[in-house]
Amino acid sequence: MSLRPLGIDPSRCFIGGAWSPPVAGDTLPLHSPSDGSELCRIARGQADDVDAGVAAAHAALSGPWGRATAAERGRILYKIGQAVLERIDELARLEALDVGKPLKQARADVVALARYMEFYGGAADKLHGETIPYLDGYTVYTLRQPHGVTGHIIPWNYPMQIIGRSVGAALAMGNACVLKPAEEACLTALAFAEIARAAGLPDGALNVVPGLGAEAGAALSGHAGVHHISFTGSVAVGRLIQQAAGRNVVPVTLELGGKSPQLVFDDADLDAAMPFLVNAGVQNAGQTCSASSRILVQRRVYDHVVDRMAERYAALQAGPALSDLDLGPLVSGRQKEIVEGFIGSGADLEMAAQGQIVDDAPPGGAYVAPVLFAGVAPMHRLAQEEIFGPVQVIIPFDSEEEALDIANGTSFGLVASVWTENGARQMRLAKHLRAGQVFLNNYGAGGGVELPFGGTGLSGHGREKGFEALYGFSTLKTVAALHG
Ligand code: TXE
Repeated sequence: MSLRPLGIDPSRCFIGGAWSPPVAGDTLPLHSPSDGSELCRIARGQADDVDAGVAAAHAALSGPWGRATAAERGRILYKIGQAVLERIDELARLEALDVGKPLKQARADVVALARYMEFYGGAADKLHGETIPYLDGYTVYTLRQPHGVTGHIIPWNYPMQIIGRSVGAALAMGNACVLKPAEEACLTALAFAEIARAAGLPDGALNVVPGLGAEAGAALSGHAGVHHISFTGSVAVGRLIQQAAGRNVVPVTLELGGKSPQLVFDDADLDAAMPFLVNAGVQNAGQTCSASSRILVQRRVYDHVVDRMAERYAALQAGPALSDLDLGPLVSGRQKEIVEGFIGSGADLEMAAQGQIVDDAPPGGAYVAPVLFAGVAPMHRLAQEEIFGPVQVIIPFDSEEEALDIANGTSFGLVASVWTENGARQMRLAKHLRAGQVFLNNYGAGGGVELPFGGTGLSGHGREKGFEALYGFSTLKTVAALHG
């Protein structure tokens, strides 16, 4: 695979605006999810490389980047967004090859990345401090300031979107970033760094250190020179990140996935609901933190909803990323094994429908045919644990109270949606559902650059996206002047 047109050298780290070989000289293989072949070798960054990235970020804060005004930062972000859109074909193809996602999803991710740059570019000079009435003879005001160096540890499922929401907001506030992309998919992170440099981002404002989680990731999360950590990934690693950051008393934002429900009542517009019910489960082959993996359906319309969802499932096709079907492969053989393990634990359940893997899918690819289970008990493993694959369960309920109990009855709380024409019920459930986002008569899996996003419980804490993220990526200083 030629990466030359995008200016990437994946066997190197991107530090201080230049391609640096990893200090230890090691590389790792990067495999194609679609056929298992080796795409290229990537840098195996380690603690020394993270040290170099953090040092470059500190240098940027003392240089032109640290001195840039908010308006100048905004203009640079805006230009980066435009440059991203100019490379949409190459970036989408790269993401599709690397992550295994269908091209149309990869294109949507590029558009989202550009939109994050546009949104945060526009927001950079809109967050103000305030003056506070205080004692006689005082003038008190607040300054909204960057943390300094921010660490970003991201997963493989939506690299471009997650870079957009976290690095975009951090740069808007004037931080300098060190990004550790996932070892399964890091190519668009590297391409983005090069595009941003060429669009005018000063050297050191964004540094990328590819490598393994236990090496580069652990070094970054425990680094004493980092002032904020943003992590998206598994609950197990989220716990480690919080502990590591805790040793340096550094704030963290954790986005750890979910078990997000859609509640379908018997007065809902089922024609409108149907595409959202299925798409929110199989988008990106179910590897979406806000995937809707539980569909709760009121008894009177239960059989009807199961039949109609099953019909859609039976028509779903999985195949190579560049074939641009409904689903691509999962990101890796390891993820396929995890998901197949979950499907196996549903052997006691009613499989309402299963999609297909196309006949010409290469044998080395990580393909899983999407599966819909019906009549699932709320406490079944498949209704409690994050699967991160194309698997949805349908759970029947009788009353609103029961639906709320089931919906809130997992350890997660990321997204929920309610399908009903009853306005009072919409308001009640929006208030009581345990989730960071509630959608009424729609489901916004991952979309909405402007919408604050994050969870509660095991889904994590802190908010990314929207204007709200700017508060998380900055700190507030109070200045009190006694002038008599
Ligand atoms: O995640 P990891 P994995 C969930 C999903 C999936 C499971 C495992 O259920 O099946 O997690 O996926 C870095 N210190 N989600 O193993 O390991 C790692 O290199 C510092 C949900 O891929 O959490 C990568 O960059 N960093 C989630 C990032 O953490 C470490 C998206 C995520 O990898 C580290 C992905 C360490 N000790 C998975 N170990 C979502 N919220 O959408 C690993 N990393």
